[in-house]
Amino acid sequence: MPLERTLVVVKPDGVRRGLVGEVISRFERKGFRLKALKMTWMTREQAEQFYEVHRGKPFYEELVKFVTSGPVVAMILEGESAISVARIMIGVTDGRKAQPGTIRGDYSLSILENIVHASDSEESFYREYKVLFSDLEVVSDY
Ligand code: 3AN
Repeated sequence: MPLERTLVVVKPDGVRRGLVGEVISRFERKGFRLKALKMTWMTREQAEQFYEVHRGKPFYEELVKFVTSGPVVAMILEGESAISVARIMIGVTDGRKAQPGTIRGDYSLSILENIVHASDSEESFYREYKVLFSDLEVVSDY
């Protein structure tokens, strides 16, 4: 089983609604190990880098505006198959369609304001974590 890392971000709606602890707790209880954690307010430039694959889509402007509307809490998590397991735990993009028991399924009624982000591939993880963390902020093995 591959030990992987993934990036999870509690988006501004999740922070505003007081769901930071709930999100972290779910991943900790699942067995993931926190490797980095920070609260930050993304700049427009960071948001554009973070969501560069969506540039040009109809919801792009709204998305950049939303993710810079307040602080986010970002974390790097490590565990077996972290990328695919975290994606299962957050649920599908649209909170109205996400299964109960997933984070979006339990807490979101929106496709835009869906509480949490998790990297969808190794390539996305490497691109995304570099937008929010420097390598010095990632702790060594423990
Ligand atoms: P996911 O976060 O499930 O990987 P993506 O990568 O397709 O979803 O979309 C990134 C983010 O863009 C979503 N988390 C959501 O906030 C927003 N988004 C995606 N599709 C739409 C849409 N049709 N309308 C508004 N916002 C959207």
